[in-house]
Amino acid sequence: MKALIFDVDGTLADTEKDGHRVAFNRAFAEAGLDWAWSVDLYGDLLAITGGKERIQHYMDQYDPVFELSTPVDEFIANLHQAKTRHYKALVSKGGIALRPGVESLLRAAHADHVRLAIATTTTLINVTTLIGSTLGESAIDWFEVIGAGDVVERKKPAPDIYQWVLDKMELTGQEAIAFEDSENGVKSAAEAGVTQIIVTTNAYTAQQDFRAANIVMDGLGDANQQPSLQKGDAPLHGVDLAWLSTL
Ligand code: XBP
Ligand code: MG
Repeated sequence: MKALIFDVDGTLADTEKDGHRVAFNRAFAEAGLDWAWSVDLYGDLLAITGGKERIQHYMDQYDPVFELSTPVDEFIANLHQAKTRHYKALVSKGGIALRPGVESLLRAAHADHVRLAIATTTTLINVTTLIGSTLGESAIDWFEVIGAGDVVERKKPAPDIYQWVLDKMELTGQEAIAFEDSENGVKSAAEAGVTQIIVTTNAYTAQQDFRAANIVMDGLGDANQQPSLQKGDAPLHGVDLAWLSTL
């Protein structure tokens, strides 16, 4: 194990239902659109990674007759910028906490000089804002490489973002452990050659197909919360560096 590579949304923090989804709806309302993504509908829309791609998918599937006066790419880019502004405001106010066990694992890995990276579909500013608001301004520097959003052409489940991070770190997939929450993320990491994939599910992803993952549980666990395991095994006191180095 030479590096730990973390997904962000759903993995570091449960950001989707009360974070991104709320930000999308605030941007829609601000633009005078009558679109409102319910918790259930958003769960379906999460099949499409990337906020801009998700808006495009929604228009195609749910509002195909929507009249546009500007080019669609410009419309979507502006709407997504507004959504990102709302998301940044929500996270900056401390609206999103890290999931159990995440802070202690990141702090231990940083203290032990374990190489850390991020491989995410979300927009970079969302990553720096979340890390800054939960771990402090300097914590973003704990991550040697941050692969986020449009840095690659094809988002998850395509392997591009994990391949980009591995290339930057000059590592092969066998030398890193990936932490993910979704089927799209596991597919992306597995296709990039990552052989150790740990999944921490959430309400949106618990029923998904994690065939390529070694361990599937409902969270990393910590001193107060034992993880419940769907697949593989993990220490009941929570995932820590000592245990990860045995993988
Ligand atoms: C999750 C995503 C992102 C977020 C929204 O990313 O698919 O699109 O839902 O963020 P991951 P943006 O699980 O890979 O962290 O609107 O910035 O895309
Ligand atoms: Mg995710």
